[in-house]
Formats: sequence, C-alpha cells, structure tokens
Amino acid sequence: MDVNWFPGHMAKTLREMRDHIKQVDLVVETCDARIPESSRNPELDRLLGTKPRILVLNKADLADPVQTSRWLDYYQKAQIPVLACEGNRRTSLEPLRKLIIAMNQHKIDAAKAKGRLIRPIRVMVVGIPNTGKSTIINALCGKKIAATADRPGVTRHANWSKSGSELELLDTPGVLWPKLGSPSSQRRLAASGAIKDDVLPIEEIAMEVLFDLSQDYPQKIQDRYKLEQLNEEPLQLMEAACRRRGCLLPGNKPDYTRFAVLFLDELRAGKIGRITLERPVQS
Ligand SMILES: Nc1nc2c(ncn2[C@@H]2O[C@H](COP(=O)(O)OP(=O)(O)O)[C@@H](O)[C@H]2O)c(=O)[nH]1
Ligand SMILES: [Mg+2]
Repeated sequence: MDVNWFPGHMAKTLREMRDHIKQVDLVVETCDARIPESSRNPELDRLLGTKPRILVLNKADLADPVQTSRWLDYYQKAQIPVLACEGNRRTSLEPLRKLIIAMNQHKIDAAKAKGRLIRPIRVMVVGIPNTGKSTIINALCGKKIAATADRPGVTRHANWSKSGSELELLDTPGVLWPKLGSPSSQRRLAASGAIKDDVLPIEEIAMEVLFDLSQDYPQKIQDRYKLEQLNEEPLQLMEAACRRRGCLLPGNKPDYTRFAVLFLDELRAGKIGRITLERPVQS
C-alpha cells in the first residue's frame, strides 16, 4: 500500500496538542478494541510524556469479548490504566468517569484542604481517527456537542465541552503517524475505518482481512457468506464470497471492488459478529 495517510492537518493537530498538554490534568487515549495495538499512535508517547493517561479500548461491543479481556490483562500488566468502553452507551462510560476522578483525587483533596474552589478536571481526548473520541465526549456530556461520523476526519478543530461540574473535555482531531506499522497492521487499520477509503486499495485490504478472519473466526465467515468450505487461498476465498453475494460483472466475472465495499461496510458495522483482528503477544 502506498498512500498518504499523514495529511498536513495532522501535523498541525500534533503541534496544537503539544500546546494543550500543559493545560490538562489527564489524557484519555482512545483505540479500537478490535485492533488495540495497530490503532495506537506511537508518536503519542513522546508527545504526552509523563502526563497521566487512561487507555480506552473503545467499540468493545464490536470486539471479541475473550480477546478484549486478554488485552485488558496485557495493558494492566504493563501498568497502563485501561478500560474497555462502548462510546455510544453512556452507562459503559461510568467507570471511565470514575477513574478520571480517582486519578485526580489528590488535586481535589489539596484544593479542598486549602479552602480553594475545586475546578473541573481537564481532560484531553486523543487517538487515531474514527476511534470514537467525539462519541465518548458527547456521551459523557449528555448531549451532542461534538460532530461524529463513521469516517475519519470529521473533527477538524480542538473543542472544549463540559461534563457536569467535574470534567472539562477537549476533543481533538484524530492523528495517524507518518510511518504506520507492518503491512498487515496497516490493513487492519484501514479495515477498521481509520483511513479514508478513497486513498486505499480496498480490494487488497478486503481480501487479506477476509482471509485472516477465515482463519481466526471460520464459522462466522462461513455463516455470513454462506460458504460450505473456506478456501485456503485468499483470492479464491474472496472470489467465492463475491459470487455468493452476487457481486458480478458482465460475463459472470467477480466484481471485487463492489464486494470490497460491501465487506468493509459489514465488518465496520459489526455484521460479521464480534471480532478482534489482533491478539496480545503473551509475555
Ligand atoms: N459500535 C460502536 N460504534 C461506535 C462506538 N464509539 C463510536 N462509534 C461510532 O464510530 C464512529 C466514529 O466515531 P467518532 O466519535 O466520530 O470518532 P472520532 O473520529 O474518534 O471522533 C461513529 O459512527 C460512532 O457512532 C462504540 O463504542 N461502538
Ligand atoms: Mg471526532
């Protein structure tokens, strides 16, 4: 894949985040629970330094619950405060609100002890595009303040929102990094919807991801695409699924582009079932 996923506005966002970091008490980093590692921006470590951080495995409703609990263990062992959430379900964010407050309790107590007014805790929400930053902020604030959409690049500017009297949340545009990980990690990122489709070879992504899923979740793929057996060869597997779905060109040729669009839509909407595309490496 040879695409430009680091447009100029992302570099600008990184610079703006560097300015905001001094004003915030804590950072919430969102990633996609279906691809926790591939959806974390390694540049953030350098940018955020020692600022307290909570990692949110969002879209947990779309991920395989067995793998989500393994990922939670993995990050807990690495001493990273972590939670699994569903950004669009408010009650699932209550543990996040509580953890944000708990991690700042010492500041609240210090203000109380000095008889000072307790100011809201300032939280910057960061993460790659389409991981649910704006959705989480809206749910925590109980109203639709930040624009959301199932495509990257919707939040263009950093915006502050208030959640009760306790929290102030800063929404930021999603940022990728110039050198994404391995080719398979890039495909998983693309499949999750973090990169605009119009710059991607979607047929190749669909083929590889369909193949990976046929290995990890064979029954789900057989059921969804009504396949009696799963071909061991990625292109033949996709062709079979393509034909079952009636994605055909004149002359009965498979229409891979149409199938890729359909497959990626279904995957992103969770229609294939709850799946996780990467496993934590056991230590
Ligand atoms: N299924 C599911 N969809 C979610 C969740 N959180 C966000 N979304 C959807 O993911 C898409 C991207 O969300 P958005 O908040 O715009 O992401 P942002 O780019 O990180 O701000 C939207 O269509 C949301 O409705 C979640 O926990 N589960
Ligand atoms: Mg957004």
